[in-house]
Amino acid sequence: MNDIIFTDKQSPASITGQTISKTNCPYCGVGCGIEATVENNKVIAVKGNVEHPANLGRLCVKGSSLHETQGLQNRILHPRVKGKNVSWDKATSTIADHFKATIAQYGPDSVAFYLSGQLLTEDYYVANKLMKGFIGSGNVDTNSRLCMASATAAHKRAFGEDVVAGCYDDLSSAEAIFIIGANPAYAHPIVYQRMIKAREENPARKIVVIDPRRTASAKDADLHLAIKPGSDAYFYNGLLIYLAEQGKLDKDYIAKHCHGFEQALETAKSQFSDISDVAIACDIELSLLLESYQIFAETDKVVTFFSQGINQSSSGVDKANAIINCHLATGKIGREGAGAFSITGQPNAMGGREVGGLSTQLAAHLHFENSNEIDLVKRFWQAPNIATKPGLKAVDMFDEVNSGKIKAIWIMATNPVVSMPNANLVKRALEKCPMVVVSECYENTDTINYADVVLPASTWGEKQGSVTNSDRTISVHQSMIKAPGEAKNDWQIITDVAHKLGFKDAFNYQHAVDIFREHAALSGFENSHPLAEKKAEKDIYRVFDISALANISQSDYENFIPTKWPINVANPNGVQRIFTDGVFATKNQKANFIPIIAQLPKILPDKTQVVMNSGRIRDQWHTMSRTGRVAKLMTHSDEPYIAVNPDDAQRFQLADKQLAVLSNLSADYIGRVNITNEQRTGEIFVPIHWNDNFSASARVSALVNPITDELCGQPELKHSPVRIKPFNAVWSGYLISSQTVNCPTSYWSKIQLEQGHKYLLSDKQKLGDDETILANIYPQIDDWIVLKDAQQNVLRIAGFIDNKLHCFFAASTDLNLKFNSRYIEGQLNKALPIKTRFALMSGIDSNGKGDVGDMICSCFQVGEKTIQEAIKSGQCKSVASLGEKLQCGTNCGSCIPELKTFFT
Ligand SMILES: Nc1nc2c(c(=O)[nH]1)N[C@H]1C(S)=C(S)[C@@H](COP(=O)(O)OP(=O)(O)OC[C@H]3O[C@@H](n4cnc5c(=O)[nH]c(N)nc54)[C@H](O)[C@@H]3O)O[C@H]1N2
Ligand SMILES: Nc1nc2c(c(=O)[nH]1)N[C@H]1C(S)=C(S)[C@@H](COP(=O)(O)OP(=O)(O)OC[C@H]3O[C@@H](n4cnc5c(=O)[nH]c(N)nc54)[C@H](O)[C@@H]3O)O[C@H]1N2
Ligand code: SF4
Ligand SMILES: [Mo]
Repeated sequence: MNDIIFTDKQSPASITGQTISKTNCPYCGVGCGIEATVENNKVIAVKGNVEHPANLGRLCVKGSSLHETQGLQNRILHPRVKGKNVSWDKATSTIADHFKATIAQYGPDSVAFYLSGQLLTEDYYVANKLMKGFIGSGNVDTNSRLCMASATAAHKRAFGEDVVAGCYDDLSSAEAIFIIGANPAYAHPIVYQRMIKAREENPARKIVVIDPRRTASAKDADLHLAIKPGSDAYFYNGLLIYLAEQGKLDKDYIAKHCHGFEQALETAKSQFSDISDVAIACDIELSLLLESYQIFAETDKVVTFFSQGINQSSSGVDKANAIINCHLATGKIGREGAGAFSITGQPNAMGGREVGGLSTQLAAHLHFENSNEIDLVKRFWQAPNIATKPGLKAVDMFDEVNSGKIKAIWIMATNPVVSMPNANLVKRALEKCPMVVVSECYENTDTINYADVVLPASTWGEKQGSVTNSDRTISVHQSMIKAPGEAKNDWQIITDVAHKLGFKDAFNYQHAVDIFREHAALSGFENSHPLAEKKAEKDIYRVFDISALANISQSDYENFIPTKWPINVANPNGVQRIFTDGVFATKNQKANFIPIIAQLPKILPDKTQVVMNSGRIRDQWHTMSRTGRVAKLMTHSDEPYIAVNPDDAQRFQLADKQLAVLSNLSADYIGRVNITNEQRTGEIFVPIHWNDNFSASARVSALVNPITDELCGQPELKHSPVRIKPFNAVWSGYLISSQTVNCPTSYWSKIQLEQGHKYLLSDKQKLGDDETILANIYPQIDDWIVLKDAQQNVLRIAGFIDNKLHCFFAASTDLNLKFNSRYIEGQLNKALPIKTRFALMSGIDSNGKGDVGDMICSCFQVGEKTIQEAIKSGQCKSVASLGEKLQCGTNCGSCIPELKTFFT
């Protein structure tokens, strides 16, 4: 039974009294350091760690509400097989027996692991080692395929290795930052604040945003280029030509440190007769294009900061290389304030790449292309059955699950039924698959419904292990509280299964640090710098080398000081900036220019369609399993929406704030129309977060075509042509409920409240007019009040249990009626005297009282109307004075970009 008990070493430092632990935020790739206060086995407060180099004490709204995500609500507490709770022994035997039998009958490629950039490095390392070294298949892929595959492949092509050529300090010292295909004001708020602060200190610094949408980041930029979706490589190829024509190349750098410049320039030129063609290809004004080119050319220190608008594309690798080409051509790389900076999305996408968790990698920045690399890993692991070829990439992997070739899949820390393109195919594939294992923390995730075996995983605050953020900084997450029920660390679960598959000796780890040491040792195994004096014939150079940590003590590991790799004999304290010596990880030590033929997205819209773009909102994290539990994080944006340009609204007869339906691939998405000039004509934007646990029909990726980049397999998630039409509701309303319910309406969307939930509802069917419409949902209630308010055209129904308000429903056929249910939300679960019962029914929810408008500041709950009033009254003339009066923007600062828009 020892596999269900925490060893002393993994038990929390303290389960009584207050302790403070230095740990990390588990959300985005910024990788902020946190100081968490723990009391009675609970994290009761978090604040930014001033010593952590990623954030120097700051946290965004997601990080600063981490402690509110805790609690047993929806936690998975026990392993399950086919819906029944079982012991860990039974669960891991079920998996091992099934995998063994499948492998024996159909070979190692009939099984697969699908992992996540949210696993810790130690979890990732053992999963990768088990599949690639011992089961003998390359079929380990990860959600990083949906996220970082393009950048990874581009780095490899240009630099010889997947190394990010930049660090956060460069964002403070750059004189110009080109933010392309990224919205850091929402997605990487703390590094964004760093850029803005640097510009405040020196207004000569420039921020250029290149994004088809006018995002929060774009609004605060010196220049915004709303380019045609997918035209980014035209933009950077055009820049390369411009730099050559204007005599702005660094010929010396090109000659000394690069290879293939002429061909890259000639290829770029082959698509344009002159620079005005570039403006046409990008669909922007020539003057704007030239203004941005001039900034790049004339500024010494330039960073290009790029993310999913570049990566999630059928030609994402080329786009990233088009960017890198321009930095190499001007020598704006490998020095302070200059570089092509691919920002990572997930907290440990980098760690995943370091262990080799993509199916196209082997381990520790070694690959399958070279048999010496395979041999190196084989010897180090003493692997009996090393994989010798790449495995399947995510989209192909689920295709083969669907075709029946893959017969057993283990999914860890990711929710592919929501996040994969053509997500309904993934659903069908998992339905058919004979063995689906899901390691998860929460019950309310869409993928878990298709699991044969569910494994309860420990999560943030409970598990210990290392992560690497976007700028190569390794930090260690601390185990501060005991995991609930029988939940276990992912690496422990994987090693238990490895033991049962017969690989006990190779997976004999007692503590996360044992795995970390092995990973560190592998990174330095037969690895020497090409210019090193002591160099063995068979050595294979990798920049990724953390071998100085191969013997780290447990206590040093637990108190690890965040450090940027490489960390080796030559650099025991890490390295701030990489490629400063112009020595790259290629065979000839020179960086490669890659000739790029710019391409548009593969599937363009027909006349009846619009282009669907998708991405993040400020306060939610991915499929909402954690952030969807926090009431205040639901206030900034509380419903799936569709941002539409006014021309398209007219063309498709869509009304503002009404529902519309998108369709593609036989799937629908229902969201609230938001008419805005922030969108270009013919293009819409939808948030990625909502799913079947939070709304009727809002899994956006079910509408995304599974088109991928041929070079890296990353899907074109930012670009899918879809149809759009009004939803044609006949009524709309809301339900406030103490319990979660299954809504029978064709549209619903769930919002977490401080107490209970709120459901926004609409339907195409007419509504009844008495309490029987709720009777099926609440069979236990027999105390109802119903009021049909003819004047306001509202039906209101309140249900009580023991005189306490249990649910409240209001609806109207007037679709423009704006309800404000704040007062009523506050009455939930309270025993109400007659007077209050009367107030509930009196229409207090529709008189606008207490309506603060759209929520801007989630930390202090300050709404748009309150801000407008304060400005109108003449009391507030700046963001700072708003903060003084209303507190907005004074905690995490995530809303500052929006506060600024009130003054522009
Ligand atoms: N709040 C929040 N933050 C997050 C996350 C989250 O879920 N919530 N997730 C994290 C993860 S895993 C990731 S990967 C990152 C993603 O971080 P980002 O990539 O910054 O975020 P996205 O919103 O996906 O997309 C960025 C922008 O790309 C633009 N875009 C779309 N198509 C094109 C195009 O063709 N060209 C250009 N130039 N731009 C285009 C979109 O309009 C969008 O504004 O965020 C991380 N941070
Ligand atoms: N249309 C569209 N689709 C997209 C994107 C887009 O921009 N547009 N972006 C893509 C990108 S960049 C990404 S990164 C993906 C993200 O998509 P997913 O990875 O599918 O999203 P998450 O909600 O982060 O899923 C992580 C799951 O792991 C669980 N979990 C959390 N901690 C642990 C742990 O310690 N152990 C275990 N076992 N489980 C844990 C969480 O509860 C959650 O259910 O979405 C991709 N899909
Ligand atoms: S920027 Fe926010 S979400 Fe990202 S690591 Fe920092 S606190 Fe967490
Ligand atoms: Mo991501």
